[in-house]
Amino acid sequence: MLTRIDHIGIACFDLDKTVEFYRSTYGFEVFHTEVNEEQGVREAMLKINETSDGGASYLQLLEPTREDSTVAKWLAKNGEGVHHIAFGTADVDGDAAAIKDKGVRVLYEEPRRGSMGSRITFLHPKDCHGVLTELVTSAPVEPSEH
Ligand code: V0V
Ligand code: CO
Repeated sequence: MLTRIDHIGIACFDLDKTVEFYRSTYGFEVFHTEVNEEQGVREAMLKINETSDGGASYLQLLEPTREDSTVAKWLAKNGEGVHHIAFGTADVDGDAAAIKDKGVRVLYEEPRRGSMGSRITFLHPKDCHGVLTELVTSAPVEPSEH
């Protein structure tokens, strides 16, 4: 069952400048940063609020680390902006299988590693009314810098 908005993914050209915008404009602080080489992103998670399922909702600011990454390709076409939305669940495997059975393309055979040790998969935006949609099961980990 999907129980929260886990994060909204925002693609940017310059992560440090974008982090500074969110800090100085809204007062949101960085909770966690990491590089995900597989996904080709450097990211900052800004925690916005805790949620009733014991999780939390974040903004995920994403800067591409290489030209052939999905985020670099998207930025070249669209410029900066909202790239994806992620729903949180305790069971990404079960929910992805159930959604696949409804005819929505699930992009990964098995969930992959996401932010802060989470397990993630994606649904094709063309099957979701134009919204790239991620499903995420968080790991119970402390924030850290890599
Ligand atoms: C592409 N399209 C999108 C889109 N990206 N529509 C809405 N939102 C997006 N973000 C549309 C695009 O405009 C095209 O429509 C069509 O889909 C095909 O796009 P494309 O440019 O040819 O690109 P593809 O097909 O090579 O790749 C699109 C997909 C790719 C969605 C398959 O981006 C992907 O695999 N995404 C999942 C991984 C990802 O995004 N990782 C970065 C975040 P028209 O023009 O034909 O109508 S990593 C992350 O979130 C982490 C680590 C985390 O949360 O922990
Ligand atoms: Co994400």
